[in-house]
Amino acid sequence: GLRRLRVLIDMDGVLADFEGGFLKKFQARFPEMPCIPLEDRRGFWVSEQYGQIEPELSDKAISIWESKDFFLELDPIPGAVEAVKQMAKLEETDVFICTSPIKKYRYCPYEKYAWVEKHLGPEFLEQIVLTRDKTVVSGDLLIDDRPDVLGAEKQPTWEHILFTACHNKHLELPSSRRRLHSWADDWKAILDSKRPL
Ligand code: BVP
Ligand code: MG
Repeated sequence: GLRRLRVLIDMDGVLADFEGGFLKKFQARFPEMPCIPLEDRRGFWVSEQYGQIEPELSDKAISIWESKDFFLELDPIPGAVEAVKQMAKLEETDVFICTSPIKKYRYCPYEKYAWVEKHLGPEFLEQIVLTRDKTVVSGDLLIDDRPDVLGAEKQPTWEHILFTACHNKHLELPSSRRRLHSWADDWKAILDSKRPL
């Protein structure tokens, strides 16, 4: 084909286990406080659900991912590293990691680069797009665990594939929207469905 397929892949919740890393560090730092098991997570914002239990829990939750080494020490989501490496080797395919840093910028942007270098290799540093607005980034597909990826561009070029996560697995999607249930799911078929014939 004349056009290469461009796939944008989210990081937190898709490549890096933000929810698991958060819960582990929250329990270690605040052992006396209530927490939310991953099976009970609902809604994209961890801080909102914690704030519903007790208002002070919202700030405590935020303090976890604002801490040094939080993003760096996240474990990879099962199968993610292998899948992304395979995807990037496919013919006619460009893979970009499209991720939104938190606004407290002391550690997060640096640690996202360091995570990619550590788990995917230095060559993947070329593929990182840090943005708080993914709608202004063009691509054929965006694989992302956030149900509502919105921004300045009302008609993004990509099709959003919802990556299943603890907080979104109970959501019923309109029949027009597709999911990738895990990295064991058939991501190649989703890519092929967007390729020029
Ligand atoms: O940087 C992460 C953590 C942050 O949002 C970003 C999600 O990025 P994407 O995966 O969409 O690229 N984040 C922040 C809060 C609360 C802030 Br107050 C939260 O509850 N959950 C969360 O993921
Ligand atoms: Mg995400």
